[in-house]
Order: sequence, then C-alpha cells, then structure tokens
Amino acid sequence: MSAIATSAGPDAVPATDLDWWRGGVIYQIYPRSFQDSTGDGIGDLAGIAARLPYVASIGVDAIWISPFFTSPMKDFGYDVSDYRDVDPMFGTLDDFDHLVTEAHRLGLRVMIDLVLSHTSNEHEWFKESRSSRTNDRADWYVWADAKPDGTPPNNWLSIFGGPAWHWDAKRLQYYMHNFLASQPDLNLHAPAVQDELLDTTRFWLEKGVDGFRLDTINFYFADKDLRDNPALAPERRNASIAPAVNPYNYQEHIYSKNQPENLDFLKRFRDLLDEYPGSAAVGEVGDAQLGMELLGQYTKDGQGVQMCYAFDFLAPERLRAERVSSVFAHMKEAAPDGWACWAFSNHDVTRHMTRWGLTDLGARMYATLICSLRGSICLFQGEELGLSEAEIAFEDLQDPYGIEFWPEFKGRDGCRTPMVWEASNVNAGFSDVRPWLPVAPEHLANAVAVQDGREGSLLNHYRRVVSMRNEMPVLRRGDQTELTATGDLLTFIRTDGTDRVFCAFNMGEAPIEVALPLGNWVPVEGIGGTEPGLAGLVLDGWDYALLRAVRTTT
Ligand code: ISL
Repeated sequence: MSAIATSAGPDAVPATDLDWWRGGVIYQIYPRSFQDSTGDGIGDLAGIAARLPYVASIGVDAIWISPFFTSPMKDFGYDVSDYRDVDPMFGTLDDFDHLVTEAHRLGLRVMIDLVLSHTSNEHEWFKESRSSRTNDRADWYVWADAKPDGTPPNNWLSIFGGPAWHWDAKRLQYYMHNFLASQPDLNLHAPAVQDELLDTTRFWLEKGVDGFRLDTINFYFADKDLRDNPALAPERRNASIAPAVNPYNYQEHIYSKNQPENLDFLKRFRDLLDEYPGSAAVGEVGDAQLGMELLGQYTKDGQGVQMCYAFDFLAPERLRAERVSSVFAHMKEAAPDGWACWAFSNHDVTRHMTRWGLTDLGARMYATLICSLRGSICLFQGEELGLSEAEIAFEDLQDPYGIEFWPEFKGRDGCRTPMVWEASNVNAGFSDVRPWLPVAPEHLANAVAVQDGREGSLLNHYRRVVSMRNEMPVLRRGDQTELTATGDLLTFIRTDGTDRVFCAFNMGEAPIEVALPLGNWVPVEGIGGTEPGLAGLVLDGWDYALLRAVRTTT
C-alpha cells in the first residue's frame, strides 16, 4: 500500500513529490486543545478533521498531531499504553482513518507522534516486564539492582525532577525513567523491542500516514554499563531543554542518552520508511550541548531520519541576529550534511510572543524570517494568530512538570490552552463546555474569525509568507550563504540554479541602513518591506526586505 493518498480531489497530495518534507512547512496540532466535537471539554480527532480546511488555508504541507494513542494521560499522551489504538477520549481508529482521508483530500500530509523511547507504566509490556526477572519481556525496560546501600544504580536524573530511577518492590530492582516515574524507558538494546517498535511503525504506515515526529529520538538507548554521567561545568549549562532551576542542567548526559547504537536502529527505521516512498520522519533531538552534532549524525546520507527538530530557536532569550548567524555557522561545522527543522514555539515551551516580548510587528518579522531560512519548519497551532502565553492559576495547573517546579518554572500549560476560533463565546468555539484548560480571555481578540477576512491580520501575514515560500523553490530548497549579523541586522542570500534572493531582517527597534550586494534587486512580490534605492535601503524597526536578483541577458 502506498503511503501517499489515493483519494482524488483537486488539491490531493501529489504522489510525485517524494521530497515534500525538504523545506516543507509542518503545522503542529495538540489534539487536546484544537477542537472538541463531543462536548467533554477535550479536543478530539473528529474535531481536528472538521478544522482541516482552516489548516490547509495556511498553505502548509503537513500536520503533525501530538500523541492520541491509548494513555493514562499522566504526561498528556506522551505516556502510551497501547501504540496501536486511539484513546477513547480522542475517538476511534475509524475517526483517524477519516482524518487521514480528509487531510489527503485537502492536500495535507499526516505525521503522527511516535513515543518510542518510553511507554506508560500501564502498558502491558511493562506489566509483564515488572512481574518477574525471568518473564519473556524481563529485559524490555532498563532494570538494575540497587547499590549495596539500597540507593539507585547511578547518578542519572529525570528531566521532570529527581533521580531517573524508581524502585519496584516486586522485582526488587530499580527501573529507569528519563521523564515521569510512570514513563519507564524501553531497553532498545533488546532486539525484540526494536522489532516490536518497527512493527508498530509499519502498522501506521499501512494506515496511510505520511510520516512521523519521533519523540526524544536521542533518548532511545542508555549506556549498557550504566556509567555515571559527569558533572557539567556551570559555564556550559544552558536552559534550552530544561529550565535553569532544573538540576538536570548540572550533568553532561553522555551515558543516559546519546548512545552510538542509536545510529544502527535509525538505519533500520529508515529502511522501513524507504519501503513507503514519500514517507518522512523528523526526530526531536533534546540535548543542550550536543544537539547540532546529533542532528548531523541522525540525518546524514539517507541513513537515519530525514530531519531533526532543533532546539536552537526555542531558547528563552530573544532570538537575535548574532544567534541566528552563529547557529547556522555551527551547523556548517557540526552537521554539514544535516537537515534541520526549525521552530519558535511548541507544546513544551512558553509561546514566543511572550517568551521574547514581541509586538505584532516583531511577530511578522519572525514569521517572515523562519519562512526564509534553509531547513524545514514547524508552526505550532495558534502561533499564526499571535497567541501569547496564558497565565494559569496554580489550581488549574495540569502539567506535572510545572507542579514539580512551581512557581520558579510554571510548566507547559500556558502554551497548551485551547485554540480560539470565535471571539463571541467564552470557550472560543473550541468547546460547548469549560475546556480542560481555560481559554485565556485575552486570546479572544486574536480568534480565527476575527483575523480571517482582515487583510492586514497576522494570520493573513502567515498565509502570505508560507505561500511565498511555496512559490519560490529557492526558499524551500535553495542554498544559503553565510549569514551576516551586524548589530540587529541579519542578512543572507538564498540561491539556486535559477534564482537569487537577498534577505535582510531588522531584528530590533531602531531603523537600520542596509547596503545591497552588487546587482539589480527587486522586491519579492506581495511580501511588502521597503523599496530599495540605488545604493541600499533603510529598514525601520522590525522591518525586513526580500529582494530578487534581476537576471540580465547578454
Ligand atoms: O519540556 C521540555 C522543556 O520544557 C523538554 O525538555 C521536553 O521534556 C523534551 O523536549 C522532550 O519532550 C518530549 O518528550 C516528553 C514530553 O513530555 C514532551 O511533551 C515531548 O515533546 C516526554 O515524552
């Protein structure tokens, strides 16, 4: 069976563009918060299917749906208890089939979120594994004896707080968990675990999905010898994957994750994908020190995943010209053949409007920037509306991560509040009842219905810059010269065999003069920005210009 839609329709996904993912734009949907169709205050698959025409209207290539599999929801679906079924809260497998058909009819590919590094402790595999030291699945998880004094086998830490080990009174052993104690890590050193995970992947490919977002792809293997992680020098700490108050930042995680054996597993994964032409995967690489090096290894030479999801632009500090330029310079060194997928917001971080203190003008500049860069892109639901981080009262908190570190770190609920479709009711057209997380009242003014038909809205700006990228192969797949940062000014040129586009971004408030490279340049149509004079142009605060080289015939 082909991984590409067979459904006819004017916009149906083109079977020929097997490389759609390269430079593509992916729209992330958090299913609990997109659209409730059953009146229980929680979004579901039927709700997503009903809203797909809106998603298609943005011009994106694909949707990535965060996990909707059977789960006790301790980590809101990132704790899977059955990989091959839909949690009743989200619907049924039939609802999923309908969603895929609808998406393909509208020209959207469907990527699902596979959480292969760990399961829920309610998964049947874990129940069996913990039942004895000799059962068939005894080695499916990372089990280890206590030290003679009863303490955990080594110093590994959980991202969500405390040690990465939980005592099991039945086996009289510890098991490892990189996240919650209710998310035991699978042991991918066991061949049977790999086989089972690949079979699961095939199950979804056979259902017609076009690809995967692979959760925590660098956490698949832990050191067989369970060696202690070394301490990390304080000056090398950074808060890109865990907040600064989290002691997880105090270690260099060279043994608890990032193991070389992963490359062999990813090769097996890729061989499977290659049986389904046109399918693609983006692996989430969470590592504060080695992220770019791993991205390079995992996306090299068609031997691993097609793209890695990078954390570089998710950092708390506002993204400045110098940082963009140094990230690409580092990529050239550490991952010269790699392919990144960039994002400013997702379901784990403070929305970038708030994180970076942006105005509407700033949001437009960043949207244009991400659509001009080399790589693929993930947009997070609501970012196109300019949603800010919602303030959640402690009594409304849902995220266990936030409950653990409150109030120094408030967790991830503030970016997970419902989509705002309409301004005319308090539940924003998301649900008929009070949703699982409250709609932020200040979000109502940003609702889709408010922005949809308004020419100058941020939503229409996103539509414009996504379609600019779609219409210009040089932006999607072309090369990119070295990026130059001069104060708040970022400049670079995108090139391919037929086109050259000079891109200039004023990433600050004060006007900046920009000298043009040699040649004749005309503004890219429909994008706005300043008209160039003969020698250059002036960019006002947060303004940008994309200029195309006029080809001279001799
Ligand atoms: O959430 C984070 C920072 O606030 C990250 O460190 C996050 O834990 C890391 O990126 C891994 O995230 C993924 O796996 C987690 C899940 O809770 C996240 O929602 C998911 O994106 C465990 O499955």
